[in-house]
Amino acid sequence: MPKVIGKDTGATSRAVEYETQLGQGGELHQTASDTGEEGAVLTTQQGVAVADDQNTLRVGPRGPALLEDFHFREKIFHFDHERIPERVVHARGYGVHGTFTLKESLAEFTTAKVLSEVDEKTPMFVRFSTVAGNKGSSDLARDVRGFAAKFYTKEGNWDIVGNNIPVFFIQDAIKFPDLIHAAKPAPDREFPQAQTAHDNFWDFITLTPESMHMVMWIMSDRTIPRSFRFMEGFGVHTFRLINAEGKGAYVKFHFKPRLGLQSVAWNEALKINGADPDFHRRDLWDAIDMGSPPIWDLGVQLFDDEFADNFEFDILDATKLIPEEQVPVRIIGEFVLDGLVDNFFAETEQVAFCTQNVVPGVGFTNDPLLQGRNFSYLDTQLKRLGGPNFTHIPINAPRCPVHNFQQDGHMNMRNPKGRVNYEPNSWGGPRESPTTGYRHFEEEVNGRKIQERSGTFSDHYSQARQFFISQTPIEQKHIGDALVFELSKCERIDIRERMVAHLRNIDERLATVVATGLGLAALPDPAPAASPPLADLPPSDALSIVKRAPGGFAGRKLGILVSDGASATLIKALTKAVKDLPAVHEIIAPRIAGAVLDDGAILEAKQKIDGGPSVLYDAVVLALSPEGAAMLAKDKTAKDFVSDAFAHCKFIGYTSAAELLLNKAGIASDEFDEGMVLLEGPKDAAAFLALCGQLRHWARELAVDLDAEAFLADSQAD
Ligand code: HDD
Repeated sequence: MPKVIGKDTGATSRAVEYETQLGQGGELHQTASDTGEEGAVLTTQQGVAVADDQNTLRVGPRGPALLEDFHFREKIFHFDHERIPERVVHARGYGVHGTFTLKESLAEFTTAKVLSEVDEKTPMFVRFSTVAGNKGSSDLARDVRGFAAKFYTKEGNWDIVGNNIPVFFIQDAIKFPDLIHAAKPAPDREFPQAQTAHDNFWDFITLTPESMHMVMWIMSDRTIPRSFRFMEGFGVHTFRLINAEGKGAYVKFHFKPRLGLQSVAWNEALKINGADPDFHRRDLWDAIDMGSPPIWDLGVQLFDDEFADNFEFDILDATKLIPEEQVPVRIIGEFVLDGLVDNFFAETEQVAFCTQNVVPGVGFTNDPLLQGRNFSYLDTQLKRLGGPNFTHIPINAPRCPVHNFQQDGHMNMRNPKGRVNYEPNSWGGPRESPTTGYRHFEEEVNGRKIQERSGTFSDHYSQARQFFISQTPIEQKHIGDALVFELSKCERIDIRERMVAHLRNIDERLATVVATGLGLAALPDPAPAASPPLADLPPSDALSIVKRAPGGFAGRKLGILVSDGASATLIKALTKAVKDLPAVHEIIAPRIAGAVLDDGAILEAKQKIDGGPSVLYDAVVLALSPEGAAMLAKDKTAKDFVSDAFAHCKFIGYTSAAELLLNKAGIASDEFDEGMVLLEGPKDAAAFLALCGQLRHWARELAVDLDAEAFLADSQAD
C-alpha cells in the first residue's frame, strides 16, 4: 500500500514516489511540497526565513513601499505567473492514481511486459475530463468524457488517451480544429459554454455526415454520466500489438467499470450543475477518501487481417466500432483507482498525455485520426507546460531509468555529470539496444501521394442505426428528447431540417419524433448518402446502458430526508442496509444542526434541505413524522425535493406521514407506482434498498411523458 501522509484526509498518496523520481534524473533533491511540515519556518524561494508576511516594507507606517522588499516582490511575481494555459480541449478534468494488475498474459501477441507478466503491478495515473467546457465549467455538461490513462511501466510510459465513447466525430485529424471551434463558444460572443446546443455545432455536424454515429452516442445518456466511476473507457482506435517474432495483431482497448454503467436524467443534469458544479470530482474524491476505490477491468478486442478484411467497415475508421458480439472483449486485468493527488496543479493540471507514448510491443495503425493525434499531443504540451522538459515533472516522469543525450532547455530538472553529450562517442554512456529497444511494426507500404479519403470510410449511417436500435425504449426516448432539446436551441431552421434529413437515414421513427418535437412543417428528404445504409446490422446489447445496469445499489448514494420526531429505528435500519451493500447515505434536514428523532437522539445532517436537493442522490427516503411532514408540505424546497425525485424516476421510500408532502408536491396518492415504497418500519429497509438496485424506475417516465409513445409503441410491436 502506498504511504499515507499527514493531511486531513485518510486517502492514500503517491507523494513518496515523487521524491524518488526527482532524485533519479540528477542531483536535485527536493520534496514535492514543504508547506505542510509541522513547525516549518516560512521562507522565500531562496530559502531565506521570512520575519513578517503581513506588511510590506514602507517608509513609516503611512509611507510609500520600498523596492527593496524582495520578499514582497518575489511573492507577487510568483503569484502573477501561477496560471498556465488550460488545455485547448478537455480543460476541465480530475486526476487520480491507481494500480493496474495483469491477470492474463498476452505474450503470444505482444512483447510488452505490462501486458505479458501476470500479476505484475503497474502504477497508473488517470485523468477524467469533459471536452468542450473551460476549466471552470460544470461537471454535468452534456459532453463526451475523456478517460486518459498513463501506465508507468518498467519499459517506459504507455498512455491510452481515450474517451467514454468508443467512436469519434471525424475520420481525419485535419478536421479536429474545425470540430472543436464549432463545439466551443462562438468567437464573437464567447457563449454558450460547455454545451453543443447551438447553431455552430449543429451546422458543422450536419455538414459532416461522418459524425452521425458519434451524434447518436452524444445524444444518448452516455454524455450525462452519473459518476466517473460508472463509465466505460475506450482507446477508440485500432492499435497494434507486436510479438517477439515481429508479428502483429490488431487490438482495441476497453475499460469496464465493476460498478456497472449509470447515467442521470437530462433535467436532473441541468439541476446538478446548479446544485453542485463539482458533482463528479466530489463523487470520485469521496469514494476514494472513504476507502471504496473504483475498479475497472481492462479488456481487449483482438483480431487479425482476415477479420479486418471481412468486417463490414474499415478498422482504420475511428467513427466505427467492432460490436462485442462479433469480437468479444477479453478481460486481461484490472485497475484500481485508489490514490488522491496531493496537489491538483502539480499532478492533474501538469499531467501530459500523448497517444504516441507506447512501449515495445504496442504500435500504431494507419488510422488517419490517430496519426494526427500523435503529432498534436506532444506539440500542445510545449505551449501548455512551457518547454521540452515537461517529462521531468514528477507526474510525467517515467518510473524506469531514463538515459539519453537530450539536454538543457527551459526548466531542466536534471544535472547530468561528465563531458559526453553525443552518440556515438568514445567515452561511454547509454547505447541502443537492438534486443529490448522499441521496434516499429514492419509493414509494406506503397501508393500514390494523394489527399483522398478511402471509399471504405464512406458508410456514415449503418452503425448509427445499429446503435439506435440497440437501445431500450427509454434510452431511445432520451436520444429523441436530447435531439429536440439541442436543435431547439439552434436558431436556424435549415440546420434543424438538415439534421432531421440525416436522421431519416438512421431511423424513421426517430426522424419523425424529432421533426414533430421541433414542429417542422414537413419531413425533409433524406440526406444523400455516400454509401447506402445497411439495414440489417443486428442490435448489440453491449451498446445500451440500461441493459448493462449493475442490478444493485452498491456504490450509490441514498438521501434520507428527516424531520424532528422521525423514527430512529427506521433510520438505523436504512443506514445499516446501505452500509452492508456497501453504499453511502446522506441525511438532509430542515436545519443543518439535524433533527431530534423519536428516541430523543439528535441526528446530525450533512445537508440543509436547500443545499441538498434530491438530484444529488440515487434514491431518496422521506423519513418524516406527522409534524415534520406538515411543516415541510408548506416548504417550496421540500416540495421540489420530492417532485424532482419523482420526475427523475427515482425510487422513493416514504413513511405514511410523508404521503402529505408527496401530495402537496403534486403527486396524488393514486399516482403512486411500484417505484414508491411505504416504509412502515425497520423491517422494510432491506427490501427497499434491494429495489433501489434497479437504479431508476424508468417505467414512470414512459407512462407519463408526452413524447414516449412512439418508442413504446414500436418496442411493443418488435
Ligand atoms: Fe484529444 C486532449 C481524447 C482526438 C488533440 N484528447 C485529450 C484528452 C483526451 C483526449 C482524453 C485529455 C487528456 C488529459 O486528460 O490531459 N482526443 C481524444 C480522443 C480522440 C481525440 C479519444 C479521438 C479518438 N485529440 C483528438 C484529435 C486531436 C486531439 C484528432 C488533434 C489532431 N487532444 C488533443 C490535444 C489535447 C487533447 C490538443 C489537449 C490537451 C492535451 O492534448 O494534452 O492535443
